[in-house]
Amino acid sequence: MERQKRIVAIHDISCFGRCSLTVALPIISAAGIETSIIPTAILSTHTGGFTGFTYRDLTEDILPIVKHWKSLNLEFDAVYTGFLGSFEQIDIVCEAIDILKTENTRIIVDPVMADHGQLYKIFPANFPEGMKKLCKKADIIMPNMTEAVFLLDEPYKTGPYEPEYIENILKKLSQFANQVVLTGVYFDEENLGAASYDKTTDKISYSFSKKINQFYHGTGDVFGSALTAAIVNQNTLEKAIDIAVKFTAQSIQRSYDAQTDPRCGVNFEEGLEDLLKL
Ligand code: PXL
Repeated sequence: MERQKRIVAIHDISCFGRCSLTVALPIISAAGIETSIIPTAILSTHTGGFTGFTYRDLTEDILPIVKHWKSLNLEFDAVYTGFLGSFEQIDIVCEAIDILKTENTRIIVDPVMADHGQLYKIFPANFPEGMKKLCKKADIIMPNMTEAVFLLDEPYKTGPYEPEYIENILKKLSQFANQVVLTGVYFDEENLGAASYDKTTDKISYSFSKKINQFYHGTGDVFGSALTAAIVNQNTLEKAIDIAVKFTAQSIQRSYDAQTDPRCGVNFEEGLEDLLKL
């Protein structure tokens, strides 16, 4: 029997609001993968839409955790990074990757920093410069449309997009990593999804589902966690974006049907049982 896969997820813990590690742990675990974590910060809620949240930066804990693991000879099939707690953490996470990486470790970077054309308010203006460095360490990056233009130093455009624009962005992003996944892609008001580009095969693919006109927090982490799980479970990049788009869209649909507060994230829990059937 094949050895069970093991991932380390490096994100914050937002104690309420279904994003980052509270999403990555259950989703990757439900896909049958052992999930270790390195928390980058602990917040009472995510920063999107709540005021007065607590924030404990864990920058100083990251390298001691990694060095302890190294002394135990722990090996990982993937390192999956997301929201980082400080600018200084970017270099520290780059170092953590250098320490943890073996020839069998996929480095999957979600350059969490921006949405809707804006850098998250808690990050300094030079944050995208640091993220470029982390993305260069990755085998796979998965920016949304805003993060993509920050990585490329281009102005933000709102959709619907032209296929040529998306394909151009995908190819430019492949300067950072061989496999690129772009989220928040839409060519019309009916469908929304993700695009992927594999530089080694020069292949572009798309996956779409019905567009719901309501923004929910944490959907990038739901998507990223399902994508990471699908990649580590040896799906092709095209199949992995398909699984992640379906899983995310179904989670959004449940929350939309229930009319829950968009700040509470999406109901991905009721999709976990069927995740491996997508
Ligand atoms: O979902 C990305 C994310 C993760 N962690 C924190 C956030 C956000 C997005 O706003 O605020 C703390």
